[in-house]
Parts: sequence; structure tokens; C-alpha cells
Amino acid sequence: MMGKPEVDYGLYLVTDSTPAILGDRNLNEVVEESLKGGVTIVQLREKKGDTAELIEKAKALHEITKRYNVPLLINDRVDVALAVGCEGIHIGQDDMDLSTARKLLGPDKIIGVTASTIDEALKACEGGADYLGIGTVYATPTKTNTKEIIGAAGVREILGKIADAGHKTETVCIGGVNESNLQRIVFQCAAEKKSLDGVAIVSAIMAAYDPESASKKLLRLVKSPPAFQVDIRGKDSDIADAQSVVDLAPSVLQRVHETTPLSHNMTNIVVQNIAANVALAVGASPIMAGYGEEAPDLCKLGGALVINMGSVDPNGLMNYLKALKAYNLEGRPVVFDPVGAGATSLRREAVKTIMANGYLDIIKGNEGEIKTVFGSSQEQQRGVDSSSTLDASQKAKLVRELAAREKNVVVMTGKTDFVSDGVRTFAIDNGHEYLGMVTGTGCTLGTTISAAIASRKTDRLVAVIAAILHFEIAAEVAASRPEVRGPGSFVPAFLDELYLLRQATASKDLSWLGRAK
Ligand code: 3NM
Ligand code: MG
Repeated sequence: MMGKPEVDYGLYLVTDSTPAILGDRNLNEVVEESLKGGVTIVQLREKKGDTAELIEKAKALHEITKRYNVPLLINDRVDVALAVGCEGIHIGQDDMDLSTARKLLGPDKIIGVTASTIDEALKACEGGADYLGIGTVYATPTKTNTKEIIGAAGVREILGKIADAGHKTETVCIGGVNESNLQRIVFQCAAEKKSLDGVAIVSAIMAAYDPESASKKLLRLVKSPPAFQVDIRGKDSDIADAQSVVDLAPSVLQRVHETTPLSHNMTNIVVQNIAANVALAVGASPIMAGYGEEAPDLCKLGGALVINMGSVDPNGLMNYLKALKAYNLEGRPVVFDPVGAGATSLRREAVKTIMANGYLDIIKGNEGEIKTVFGSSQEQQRGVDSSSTLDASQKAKLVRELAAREKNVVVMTGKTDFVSDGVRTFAIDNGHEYLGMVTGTGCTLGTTISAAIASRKTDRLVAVIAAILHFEIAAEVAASRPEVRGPGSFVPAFLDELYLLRQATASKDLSWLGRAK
């Protein structure tokens, strides 16, 4: 009796020999290249062909996988697996039931089950599945008949529930996983008590120009934490009451003051000037650089990036994506300001594309923008009606849910601002109506936030709230100056007060914080 082999689910290759993916290449050769690249388990997935032909195919493939000491599983076909003597099978919800498959294969074969709901997952775990293939994470052209696109949040929910039920079943996720989203998916899927053991991939390997180097790269991404994975709640994660958060604000301003972090703004022409001036006033060093090719250098300077979608065009979008990738790889924070997100179909598409291509540390927008962002990921839209107006508790819930889903910090601006890291949610009542009467001021809040979060040491939520308080209290104080008679005279006074509040903080005069509410 050999017992069940130890299986590494890290990089799970699912084959596909349709012309769209395999092209005119040879399946065995492509799989062998990917094995050289480090694929840890292989599933032969053939939806067509006669049984005899399939057995021949599987036998030949098994000879190869055995040489690399990697298990081979057959999709759906218990009979083929038995004929070949390979390591197991993978079954979907419409295939042979788990207990029958187990009876036929015996206890030592690997049986994996596809699960897209909590019920399916729990049932498979209870039934003795060795692993679950959880998906479909993201919409994928490779499998268009998927039952449900569940997103990272759906995967996380399933992981949490099977952990709660005490199951140790291994898990991979599947659907749309590729080099640019792999680490983010794994990061965002991680549940408190259970994380993914690997990722299952078809096209990012099978359709790769060089399957060996694609696998190598993907394996490296699976085995290492993403650079952007900072503990966003940091050492102050216990801080949950508003006063303690306010009390920490001066340390955030002080750090910006002392370190002069780079604030790299990719923003629209209307806002360039005031954003740069606000950055200087709060103590940051602004660079207004919209060309993505510069980002790999700029991201190494210890600052943060602001992607402000104010005047998006296809060229700009490509630049955002290049910069986002560079900052994510370097582990430097990114603030996303989805200006006018829902206004046009082009903008809705741009939001989708940006969300699908990188990790956004902070998302900041008004009610409509945040609603659009919430409903715009490749995940399912969950009942956000972008035309209705939310009450305070609904707003708080929306920012909390979005932040929990994205594992980041979300700010919804308005008369009252709502800020959440998915666990802690705060409302801020500062600010002045003049902020809404001058073009670009909303955008410069993103710049102010970028300066505050550039330091990795800071609790992200605390830093964001500190930036908002600095910004909005400066606006209040400026508006109350006798010489300020409207939006025009407000702007220079606002810049002054941003600067003066920072200076006051540096010399330990914290009286301005008394206005925080
Ligand atoms: N099963 P790619 S999604 C085979 O959701 C398969 O169960 C899925 O292909 C499921 O990595 C899928 O190219 C295709 O997106 C995944
Ligand atoms: Mg199936």
C-alpha cells in the first residue's frame, strides 16, 4: 500500500487542447515545458474525443508527468484514470458524484471537486474531497459556461466557511488567473483561518509563447508574498475609537513634514497646478508625470502614486496600467481616484480595467464613483443601484464592504466622509462648501492622502484619516478668514492653512485638531 502522495497544489496546470489555446502545438510538449518551469500538479482536461483516444493521450502524458514526479489528474473521467493508473481525478458538480468516484478509485487517489458556492464546498469537504477548485474567480474566455463569477470575495467567503467547519481540505482557485493578478488574488482571497494552497491555470500557461518561463514566473509569484502586502492596519491595529485615531494624526503630518515623500500624480490637466501646490503645502514633493514608462524609476523613490482618472483616454489608461504595475511590484502605495467613474461607458470600462490590473491601496471617490467602483470589478454586481442616494449607514456599509473585498482602504467623500479598512469604519464631518466650488480640490485630497500613506510604517487607515483632517480643517480655517469672501480668495488661503497647520503641528501646536469631528 503506497498511501496518498504528498501533493503541492501551488501551481496547478489544467490543460486545454482547443485550437484557441494550444494552437498547432503539441500538448505533451507544452505540458513538459511547463513541468520544466515548475508546475506542481497537472490535470488533463479534454472535453472531446473517444475513450480509447483519451486513454492513449493520458497514458502518454502520464509517462511525462511521472518523470517530473508530478501528479496527473483526469478531468471528469474515472474510467480513464483507472485505465491509466494516474494519481486521480477532478470532478465538477455535474459529473459523477464524489462518493461513487471514491468507491471506484479507492482511498489513495486524489479527488478534486469544483465548488462555486459555500454549500458545494462544504459538501465536497464532508464527502472527503482532497482539494477544492474554487471558482470561477474572474470571467475567462477559456470557460464561458461558468455558473458563477465569484471574485476574490466569493473565494474568501468559501475559505472562511470551510475553515469554520473544521475542514483541512486543500484549495486552489481557478478562472482568469494570470501573471498580473495572481498575487493580488491570493492576497485578497486569504481568509482569517484559511488561505489558498495554490492557483489553477489554463491559458496563462497553455497559451503562453514560452510555457516554461511563464510557469517559472508564475511559480515564483505563487511562492512569494506580493510586495504590496503590507499589514495595512500596522501596529496600531487595535486602535478602534475615533479619539485615538485623531490623536495619531499629528504623527502622520510630522512624518510627511520630516520625510518630504514623493507624490507622483498622474492626473488631469485641470488639476495639475493646484495638486502640485497642495502637495508642496502639505510637505510632499510633487511630480506630475503622466508617462507610464517613468514609473519603474519613480516608484523606487519611496513615494506614492495617485491615479486620477479625471481626463481618461486610451493612451492615459495604458500609462496608468504601466505605473500601477511598477508601483505594485515595488510595493509602493497607490491611490486611485476614479473621477466621474460612472459618467460614461468609457470611464466605466477604464475603472474595470484598472481594477483588474493591479492592487489599489486606497480608493477615494464620491458616492457615485464609489458605487461604480463597487459594481465594476469582474466580480458580480451585488445590488448597488447607482441612481439612488444612500443614507449614512448604507454609505458606511458600502465603503466597509468595498474595503473588505479589495483588502484596502476606501474613502467616500461628501458632506460627511466615510473611511473604512474593511473592519474599522469612521465618519468625518469636517470641510467647507468652498471645497466644492473650486475645480480640482477634491482631486488634491488624493494627493494629500498619497503623502500621508507614503510611509510604510503608518497604519493606513490612520494615515488616510489624518490626511482628511489636515485637508478639511485647513479648508474650514481658511474659509473663516476675514479676507476670504468666496471660492477665489479661498484658494490661496487654503494653501496657506495647509502649510500653517503642518508648521503648527511640527512645533507641537495641535489646537487645530480640536476642530476634528
Ligand atoms: N474551470 P484560465 S474556470 C477549467 O470555474 C476551468 O470551474 C473553471 O482558465 C471553473 O486559467 C476554468 O485560462 C478555466 O482562465 C480557467
Ligand atoms: Mg467537469
